[in-house]
Amino acid sequence: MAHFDQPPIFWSFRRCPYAMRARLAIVTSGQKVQLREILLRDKPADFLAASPKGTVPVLKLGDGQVIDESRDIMFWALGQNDPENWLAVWQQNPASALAFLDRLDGAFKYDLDRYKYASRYDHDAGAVHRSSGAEFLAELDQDLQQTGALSGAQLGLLDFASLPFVRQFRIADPVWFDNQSWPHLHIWLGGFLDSAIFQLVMQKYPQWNADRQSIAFPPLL
Ligand SMILES: N[C@@H](CCC(=O)N[C@@H](CS)C(=O)NCC(=O)O)C(=O)O
Repeated sequence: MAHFDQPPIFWSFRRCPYAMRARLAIVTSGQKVQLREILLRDKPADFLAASPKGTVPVLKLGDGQVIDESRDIMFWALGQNDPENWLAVWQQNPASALAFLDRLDGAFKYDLDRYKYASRYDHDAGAVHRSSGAEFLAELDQDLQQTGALSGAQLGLLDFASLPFVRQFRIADPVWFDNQSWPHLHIWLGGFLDSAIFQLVMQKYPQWNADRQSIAFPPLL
C-alpha cells in the first residue's frame, strides 16, 4: 500500500492574493503543507515542472497530483476539513457563488491591476478602472450590510476568496479608499487585517532553495 508521510508541497509567494486565499484555506482546514516561498522572477525548476504555467499558488499532493488554481486549492483544503463551514455558501447556492468568484477574479481583478499599475498602463485609464472597481466594492458594502459577511451568516469562502484582493485595492491609495462611504466594507476589511489568521498567513519566509530544510506551514507555534 502506498504510504506518504511527507506533507504536500505548496509553492507560494507571500504578497500574492491568490496564494493568500489558498493559505487561508489551508490554515482554517488544519492541513499541513511544506511551504516553498518563491520569487516570481526566479521560479525554481521543480515548480515549473509541477505546473508549467508558472503561477502561484501550486500544491503537489503525495500521490503526485498537482493543483494549480487557488480556488481549487481552497476546495481541496476545505474538502479535507471545514470546521468553520466556509463551504456552506457554496453548498447552498453553487451557481451564485461561482458567479461571484468569476466576477471577482475576472472584471474586478482586471480593474484592480489596471488601477494599481496605472503608471504602467495609462493614468487616465487608472481612474476609469478605480471607479469601475469601486462599483463592485459599493455592491459588496451593500451585501455586507446584513450580516457583515458575504457568505451568509458568517465569514466563509466568498469572504476569504475576496479579502486579499480588496486589501490590494485599498493599498493602491489608502486615503482615497478610507474616504469612501463603505461603512460595512471598512469594518469587514479592518476585521480581517486585525485577525489572527491574517497575521499567520502573512508571516515572512526566506526564499526556498533545495539546500534548505522544508518549512512547515502553518508554522509550528
Ligand atoms: N488563476 C490563478 C492565478 C494565479 C496568479 O496569477 N498568480 C500570480 C501572482 S499573484 C502569478 O503567479 N503570476 C505569474 C508571474 O507573475 O510570473 C490562480 O487562481 O491560482
